Amino acid sequence: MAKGDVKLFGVWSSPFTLRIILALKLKGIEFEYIEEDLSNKSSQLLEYNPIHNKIPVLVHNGEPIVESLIILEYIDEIWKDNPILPVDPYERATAQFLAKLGDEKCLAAIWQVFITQGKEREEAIAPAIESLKPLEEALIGKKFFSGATIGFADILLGWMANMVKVLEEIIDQKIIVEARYPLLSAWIENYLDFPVIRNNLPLHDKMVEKFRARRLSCMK
Ligand SMILES: N[C@@H](CCC(=O)N[C@@H](CS)C(=O)NCC(=O)O)C(=O)O
Repeated sequence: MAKGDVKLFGVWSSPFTLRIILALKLKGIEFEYIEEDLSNKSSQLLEYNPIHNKIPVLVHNGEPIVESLIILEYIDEIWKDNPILPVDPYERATAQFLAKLGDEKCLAAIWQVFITQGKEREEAIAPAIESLKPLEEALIGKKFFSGATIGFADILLGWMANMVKVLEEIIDQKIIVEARYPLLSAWIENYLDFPVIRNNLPLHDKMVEKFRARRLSCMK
């Protein structure tokens, strides 16, 4: 599988970094991982991602690729084994749509619940729950968003499995309730139990500690 030199700049607790690690592991690609300190970004990160200054950045043979969705598509195009994106154009478009929905709508809505309290949180909870409805519908008749095994949409929505559990524990409030979203709840368990995922997730307790601090800094 040698196709040159692969480096990944990331942060261990970032859901955006995790999706790239999982894709590389699923495809069996060897890579060098460089942990960034976002409070003191490295000159390499600023050089590789001068527009957004964000992780993750994949550097392949010296060329940087940024934005996790784009990085995933790039990986799938370069390393053809264990394809991540569906071949069928409609299924591909649907997977891309769900992934974007997760990032642009669901994540923002759930984050709003996480960083608020009292009346503000009460107002935030209904839109957050409602934002998940298309995902429940997309899982009808399927174990994973991609069908029988995990693929593009599963990897990109993976934060919903490990990170939401962390956020729910910190605020002591369920957001993804099984009675309301049985398929999404089953998907979370199936996703977390998938071998490559299970073996590469950041430790739950460490995540709780990290996001507890993050919440406090957002609420100041
Ligand atoms: N849309 C980006 C989001 C990446 C992102 O938000 N990264 C955060 C860490 S989780 C970051 O680097 N933040 C640093 C900053 O905003 O200065 C992607 O999908 O890659």
